[in-house]
Amino acid sequence: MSRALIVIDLQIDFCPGGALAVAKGDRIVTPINALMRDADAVILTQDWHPADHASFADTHPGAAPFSQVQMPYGPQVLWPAHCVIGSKGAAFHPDLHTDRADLILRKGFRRGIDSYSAFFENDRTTATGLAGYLRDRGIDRLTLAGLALDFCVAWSAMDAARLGFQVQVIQDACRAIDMDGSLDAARDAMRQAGVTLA
Ligand code: VGL
Ligand code: ZN
Repeated sequence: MSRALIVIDLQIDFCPGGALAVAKGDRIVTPINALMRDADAVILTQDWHPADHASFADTHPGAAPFSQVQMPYGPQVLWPAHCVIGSKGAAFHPDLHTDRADLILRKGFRRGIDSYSAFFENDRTTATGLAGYLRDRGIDRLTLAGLALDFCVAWSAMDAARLGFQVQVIQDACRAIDMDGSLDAARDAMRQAGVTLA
């Protein structure tokens, strides 16, 4: 059995200067390129939203970015518009070794549902297909890194552990948004789920 490196959302909009910038998000590109050498498979995820996506504050008249609303599937943070399909901000960081990727998985492309996790959309039931891909390839161990540690990395790691994969998150190769204690909460939840925080 083998190990995959899953790089979460290392895109221009999540790096300094981007639409939903994560502090020092660009600092993890070099360590992630190095992690690719030890992996049997490399998978990149790409946040990929239509311009009128339901997770964008602009889509909800009067709503402020970083506020919360109730969606049919539960609470949802409203974000500044980011990673719009085909935009420059949706592209990967230019120094990321994208040529090493076996698979690029796009997520969040349905207008009405956000998708933090690489495995399930935020309704927690719509599958992305990644679990089947990994199982078909005989991959049982996952290394996760990328942006943002307290949202898409954490949700992906917890889903992966729940699905039976052995999961480690390389914290030095992640950066967090860290709003309202979200980083501490995500770390606790990941540990509870059996994720190794390296
Ligand atoms: C992310 C918020 C909205 C992430 C994506 O990659 O963590 N966060 N979309
Ligand atoms: Zn997004």
